[in-house]
Amino acid sequence: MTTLRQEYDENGYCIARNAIDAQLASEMVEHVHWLCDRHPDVRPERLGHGLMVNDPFMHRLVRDGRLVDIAAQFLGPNVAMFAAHYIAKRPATGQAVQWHQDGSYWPLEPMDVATLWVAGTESTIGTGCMRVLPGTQNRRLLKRSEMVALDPDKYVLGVGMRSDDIDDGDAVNIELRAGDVSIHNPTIIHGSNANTSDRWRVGLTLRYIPTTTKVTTEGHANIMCRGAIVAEVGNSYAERPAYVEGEHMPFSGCEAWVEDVDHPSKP
Ligand SMILES: O=C(O)CCC(=O)C(=O)O
Repeated sequence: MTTLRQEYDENGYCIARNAIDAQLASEMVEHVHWLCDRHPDVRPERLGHGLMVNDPFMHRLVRDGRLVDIAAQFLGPNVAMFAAHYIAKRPATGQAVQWHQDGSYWPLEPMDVATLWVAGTESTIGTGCMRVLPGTQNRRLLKRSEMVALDPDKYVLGVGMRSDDIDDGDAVNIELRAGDVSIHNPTIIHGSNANTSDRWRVGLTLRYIPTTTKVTTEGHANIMCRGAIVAEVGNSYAERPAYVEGEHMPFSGCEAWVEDVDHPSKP
């Protein structure tokens, strides 16, 4: 039987079905709506790391043993998460993600990182699922200066690859059910179409790194997930936030959250 790791090495991506349970997936969707209510000026495709790095539900989610077990298959036993970002597409008006390679945007040395894309809802061709170009994980990473600026009213990212440089004839649509996770490599070319359906599409991108990868942005707060911090690397880590009723979104297990500090990878 082929392992996730073998598929990832060969194709630049792979899929873990039913990685998390339906309740956790629906809490993710609730979290998106909770964040949208608190940040009405932010589009749901752009609910980024800064909004969540001190959020107890996000800490609970990214340290979930099932997700960290998957990340560890690609990164080894010492795992942190450097960027979380909900790309949640509203019905009818959800934006497209232009073709790009993630590593072009990231302040990481070395570029040792794996993305877990966690489906909170179904993600299908109709709702604008992620699409990848298998094999492109072996190409060179483009610099930002080699990309073009994009219309923020249409696209989630500010810059992306030139459409003329892309042959999408072999693109693979990554269709997922709620609770499935796809994993992709930082160099693979990928993107997604707009959501023109009458349903939400909620995805959460979690960028996991081994603790040997340095995040070169001064003071950037990562979330430690499992194993040991490598002090010489000099990365910063967010403190585990206490759950405060009325301030944070309630979630299953939130009352026991503070006491759970010694078991960070327990699902
Ligand atoms: O969620 C999407 O549609 C695209 C995801 C993506 O571009 C990424 O994970 O880097």
